[in-house]
Amino acid sequence: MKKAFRLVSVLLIVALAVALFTGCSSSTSTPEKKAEKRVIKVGIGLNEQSPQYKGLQKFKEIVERESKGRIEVQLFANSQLGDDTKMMTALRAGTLEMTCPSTAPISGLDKKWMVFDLPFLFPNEEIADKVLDGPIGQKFLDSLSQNGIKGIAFWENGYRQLTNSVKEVKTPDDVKGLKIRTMENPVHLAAFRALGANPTPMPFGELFTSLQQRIIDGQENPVTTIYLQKFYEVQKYATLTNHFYSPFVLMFSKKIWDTLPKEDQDIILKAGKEAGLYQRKINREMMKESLANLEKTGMVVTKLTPEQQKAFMDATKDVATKFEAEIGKELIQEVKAEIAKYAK
Ligand code: TK8
Repeated sequence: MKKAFRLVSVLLIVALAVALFTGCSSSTSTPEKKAEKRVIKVGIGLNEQSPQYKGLQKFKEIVERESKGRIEVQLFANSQLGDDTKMMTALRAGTLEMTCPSTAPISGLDKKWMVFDLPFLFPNEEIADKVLDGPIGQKFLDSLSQNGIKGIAFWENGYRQLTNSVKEVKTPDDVKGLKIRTMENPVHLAAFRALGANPTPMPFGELFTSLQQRIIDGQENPVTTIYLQKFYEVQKYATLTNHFYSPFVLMFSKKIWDTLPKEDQDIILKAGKEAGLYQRKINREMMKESLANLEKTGMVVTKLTPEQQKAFMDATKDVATKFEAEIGKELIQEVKAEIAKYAK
């Protein structure tokens, strides 16, 4: 009896030791097998109704699905994490993973980006897609690495339209003397000066209040932004000038990017491009809807005749020449030739 008891105890101790040992060894190997959860924060200036935010929701969905929940994407709208320039600085410092500014403020880092902000550059969105998704666009995305940024993909802000609270604008003459907010971009400032306006750069987050307080008379943004950000509450007149086409650039902090495993980089790159195609599609659909909605608000929406449109083109045609030295004459020619190739 005593013997049997001793045998059972020995067996129990052995079993316990084995369990403890395997338990311990499996718990020490767990952290290597299960990679830690990664959080990617993305900040933008527009609100949650914007096509840009919807594109980011799609990006989040793809990344979280493809990484099987290992990567979590957190979205921050309404300049909560700062304006476009501040967010780009955070990317370069490695304190924020992602943002998606218009190309205009990127010129603060690298002047050649101003080429995309030349007035009346892209004749239509399909041509913009081809140029930006082609070798020229890729060259621009890659060159961001010199400034601590990994360029992921071109998305779309879109054709910009002019609004103001003073008068209906049909000719460049009507723009004379109007105080217009522009993005922080020398080409945009020069184009509005060429139209005789009094342009002043300002971060997007301060725009609504400045219009409301009549610190400025007008601003310019795509129709969807004018509608969704409720600019019609503080602006009486809109003119469909299509003066600039604003691409968006989805970008990542290079400092953080370089620490990511290749597998995660691939997931993010692929998701960024795929979500971009979706974002462009809904951006174009929402633009039509927003235009109809804007007219219902009682805002005076002026469509230009081809002759009136041409007057705006003529008034700003020397802007490109003025920036030849800063952008590079050859680069302007290269982009224009590529556009002409697709315009045929
Ligand atoms: C939002 C901006 C905005 C842009 C502007 O972050 O500043 O007017 O058109 O949409 O990127």
